[in-house]
Amino acid sequence: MNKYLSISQEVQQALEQGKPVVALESTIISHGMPYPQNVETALRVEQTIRDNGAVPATIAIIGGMLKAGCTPQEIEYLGRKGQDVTKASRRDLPVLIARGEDGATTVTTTMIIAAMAGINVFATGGIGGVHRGAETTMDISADLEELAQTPVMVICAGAKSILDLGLTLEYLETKGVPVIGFGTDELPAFYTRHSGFKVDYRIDTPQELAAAFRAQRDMGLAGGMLVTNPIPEQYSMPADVINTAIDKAIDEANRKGIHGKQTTPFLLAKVKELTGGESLDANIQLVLNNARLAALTATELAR
Ligand code: PSU
Ligand code: MN
Repeated sequence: MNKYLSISQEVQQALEQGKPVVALESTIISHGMPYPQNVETALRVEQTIRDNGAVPATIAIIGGMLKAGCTPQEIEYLGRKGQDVTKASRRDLPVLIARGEDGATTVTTTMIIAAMAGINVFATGGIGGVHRGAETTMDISADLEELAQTPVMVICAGAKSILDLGLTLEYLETKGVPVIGFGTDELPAFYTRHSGFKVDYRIDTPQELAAAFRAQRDMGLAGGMLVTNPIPEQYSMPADVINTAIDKAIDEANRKGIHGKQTTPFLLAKVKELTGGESLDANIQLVLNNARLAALTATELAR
């Protein structure tokens, strides 16, 4: 075990006893939602995981330690600091750790730390992917490479159309990452249930998700699995409202020359601003929905 990993007592005990554990990311707390809704949501997500029989492990970097299992105080700290916390992807780990700094973990780093701790299911909202215009900017999220190499099942609500969803699927295909639709043949697009793109496989039960993940492990295949779980119908947003906001946000990002790791947080904040509270509500509901499915799937895997 590496000396930088710090697993909370509760998570450690659950892992030793073979109980289900679900990892959660912290960039969604610091960069994904405003304070105090970010902290409220993070705590509600943890409660939802408990209500469905699993132990939550919110993952973050605090004082140079890779944390698997944050306390409510640590969640409050990250939520309050917001964008002042370093958004930490794979390339950020060496220097942050050497300096003893804090970092909010993206899908990439949450997968890395979950795998180090022995956690195999991770629930979040949306993942990063191939950005629109990536043919020239080469802006492709490290999340896709991580899915290709780290053995964690990531349960999300698809990807936002701030990304090029078609190219994101192509990239995942090249990298050998299975893309599963939970109860759907179609890739969900985060705020909406429909994208027009097909997933590789439709799976309807946590049992079958667990079986597919187990088969991947048993064969010794590298990499994880992407489960896309559509936002519940009653919380989904009208496609035209959300797409208009996304187009405007991308326009503004281009005009302002936003690039690199700022792109995703900028677009997310802009979309939120343009759609008011409605998109925040939808965001919260879809994360809770993913937490539920992750807890049920982790429970199946722990059998
Ligand atoms: N997409 C969302 N919400 C998010 C993110 C992406 O809809 O909160 C965050 C996740 O932490 C994801 C990261 O891993 O942004 C991807 O950033 P980038 O595109 O810079 O790789
Ligand atoms: Mn990027």
